Amino acid sequence: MLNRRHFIKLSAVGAASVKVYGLSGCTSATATTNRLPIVISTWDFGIEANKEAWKTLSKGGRALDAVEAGVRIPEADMENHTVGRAGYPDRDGHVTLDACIMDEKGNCGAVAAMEYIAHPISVARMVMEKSPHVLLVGEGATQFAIEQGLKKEKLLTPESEKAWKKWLVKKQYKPVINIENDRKPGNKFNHDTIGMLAIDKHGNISGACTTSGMAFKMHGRVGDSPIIGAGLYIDNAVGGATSTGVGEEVIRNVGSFLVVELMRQGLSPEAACKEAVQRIINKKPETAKEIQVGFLAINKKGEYGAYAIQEGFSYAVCDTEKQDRLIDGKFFYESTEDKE
Ligand code: SD4
Repeated sequence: MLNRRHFIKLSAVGAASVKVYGLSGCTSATATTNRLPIVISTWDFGIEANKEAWKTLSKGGRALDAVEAGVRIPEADMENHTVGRAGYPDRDGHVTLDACIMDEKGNCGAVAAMEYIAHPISVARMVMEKSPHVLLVGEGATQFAIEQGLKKEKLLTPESEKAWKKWLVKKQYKPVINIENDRKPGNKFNHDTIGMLAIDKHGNISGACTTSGMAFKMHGRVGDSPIIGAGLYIDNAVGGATSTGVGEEVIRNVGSFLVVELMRQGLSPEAACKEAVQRIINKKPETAKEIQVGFLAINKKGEYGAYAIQEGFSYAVCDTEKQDRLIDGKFFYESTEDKE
């Protein structure tokens, strides 16, 4: 499975076409919506998460409440081994979770490498609203969550434990490209992240990002997802961005902040995401061929777009027109795995 992508090649035009599912009249990844609210999120599990966020947004609620409620759906999903309570453990068998949240006023909160608490996004929000800090990690994050009244529970599910024990046989420590997007039945070896961006009817933007990180990572490893500016960034005057994929490369390039700054300079969300991905490729061209990183962004006008290193990154869009749209993001490297 680790070699399931046999070849990658740079697409001649830099990107393949974008497929849009389920909506006539919406054929561009940089689509504009004149009707707020809107919520977008990474990967196909974003569809269900968006629907939950929509319950808040469609009633005129705040984007911050919507993104927290939305990403709690994959966090609670016992079939989801990449986010929240059923996440795969690290190589020592600990389930450690990362999350961050940011609102329209520039307030933000995060937790990293937190054990025993099923909804890290809600703890991140508590850090933002009920502590003077931005980021709590490890035991301190767990202690804070318990003090706030959250339940301490064992998160390692029997299925996750089985997968971990299987991994221990070879102990191969290598991120797998796009395994996130593998929809083959029975394949649960995922390591993706939900990043969600919403604009409410008042035009205010908020975002949330939550993950169990890379499956079987080193104990204590933290990726981009809980790092404000890397896994998520919001500037209410400009827009928001979030990321998925190998967090180390996103942190090195302060990816989500970069995307927002590029939109501030006038780039469309898609063009800003593309430039941020290009930076990662330029800095480490050989590494980039072997990994996936995807960015998703929205600007103040409600235009959205995405770009990834590799083919296979999808994102979900929900607005007044349609609540369950899944869009294939553009990319630099084309997969030939199903084309041989
Ligand atoms: C991390 N960015 O921990 C996350 C994992 C992820 O697709 O998004 N995988 O590095």
